Amino acid sequence: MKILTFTGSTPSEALKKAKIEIGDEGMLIETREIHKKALGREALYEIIIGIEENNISETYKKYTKPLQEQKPLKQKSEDVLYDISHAAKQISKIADVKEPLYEYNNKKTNTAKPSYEPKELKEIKSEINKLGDKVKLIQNMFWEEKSPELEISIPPEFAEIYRLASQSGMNKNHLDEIMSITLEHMPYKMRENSTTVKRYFQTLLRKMIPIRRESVPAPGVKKIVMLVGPTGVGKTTSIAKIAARYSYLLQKRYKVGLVVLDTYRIGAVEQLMQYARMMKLGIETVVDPPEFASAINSLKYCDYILIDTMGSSPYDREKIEKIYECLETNNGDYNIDVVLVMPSSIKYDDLKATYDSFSTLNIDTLMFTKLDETIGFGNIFSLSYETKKPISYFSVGQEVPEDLICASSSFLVECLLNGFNRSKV
Ligand SMILES: Nc1nc2c(ncn2[C@@H]2O[C@H](COP(=O)(O)OP(=O)(O)OP(=O)(O)O)[C@@H](O)[C@H]2O)c(=O)[nH]1
Ligand SMILES: [Mg+2]
Repeated sequence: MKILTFTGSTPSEALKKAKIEIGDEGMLIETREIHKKALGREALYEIIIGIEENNISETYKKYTKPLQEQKPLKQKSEDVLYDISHAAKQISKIADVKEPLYEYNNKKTNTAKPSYEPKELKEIKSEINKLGDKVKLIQNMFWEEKSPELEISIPPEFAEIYRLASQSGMNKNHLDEIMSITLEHMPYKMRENSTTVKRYFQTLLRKMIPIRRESVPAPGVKKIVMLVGPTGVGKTTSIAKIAARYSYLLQKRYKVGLVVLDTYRIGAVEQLMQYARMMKLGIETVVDPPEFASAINSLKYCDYILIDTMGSSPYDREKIEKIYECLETNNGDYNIDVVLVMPSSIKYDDLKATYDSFSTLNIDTLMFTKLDETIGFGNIFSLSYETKKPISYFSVGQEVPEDLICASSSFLVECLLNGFNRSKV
């Protein structure tokens, strides 16, 4: 059985909403008065309805696309729920989430010694938190007058999170969709303070971001990764960082070879050559597509082959076509992972246009660079959510090799809600 909650200024209004959504099939489990009518404030009632899964109406089902209809990810990924209402429901079940708000740096948190605070200090901290919440509530009382014109109205407790998310550059449709599903599923118990609302949101967003976890090659299996993308986004720098990671920084040292496929820009080959010399890596250059297969072949002894490509404007069909011709010469002999590299500093619509142009290359994963140069991260969130393409890496600065991060949804959500903070990397 599925448990749903609906609210309204009277129980019958809440019931009406339930009928519109799920028809007559549901069973009323409980009616609760959340708060009484007061000066300038409507009364609020919540009803809880139980419904058999197979009785859910088509209207309601529109939010719950079966997972089997969604394109599967090719490799092991984090536990991603593209279906927001499903994710929202799951999170509602764990209303008493005990995990900390930010878990990206698990390693550090886990090794830290437990702190034993005096009781008085704990009480003072709890009082301060309560005060903070009251201040936020007062700020948010002004919210209703200026809340955005949506079909649903955003309650004041959500004002802060709505503001944060909309200022992050997230696609507006995604934000509205998340909001309406959240309002439908989030139990009232969780709306009590801004920390639980934020935690709920954090968990929900994390569940919505597809991530490709780093996988090292199995013995005898070669891993070939090609970076493609617009000009100057950091492809070559990222190749150098990834090469250093696999050849020197992991517990096992892998044999890494480089291929540079940049026939347009003088100096492009030299840039990667320098890194290859410093790291003592084999490197091959490709000028014409037919040379591509033999370049890969001559690096057969490597565990990893990293291919750098010429930067190309998303609107320059000719250059993208040339990369495509190279990939075609592979004839399926090797599995080439195509990573689309994009800067996080451009707005969602530009990211989407770039993705659309490069999608002819059958993109496997996304990599975002220049996270250190932006303050909004909703654009990245929206692109990966929209395209369902997992993110593999983030680049957070110019330094080779240290400014590379293997993608994690916790890290991205932390950036989205609290901004990028180098000290947390
Ligand atoms: N701030 C910042 N700068 C970066 C980052 N990644 C790369 N850069 C810088 O961006 C500039 C371009 O980097 P490249 O690696 O040459 O970019 P590219 O995509 O190979 O460029 P083309 O080959 O010309 O298409 C360099 O100055 C890099 O140091 C990053 O994550 N943050
Ligand atoms: Mg380059």
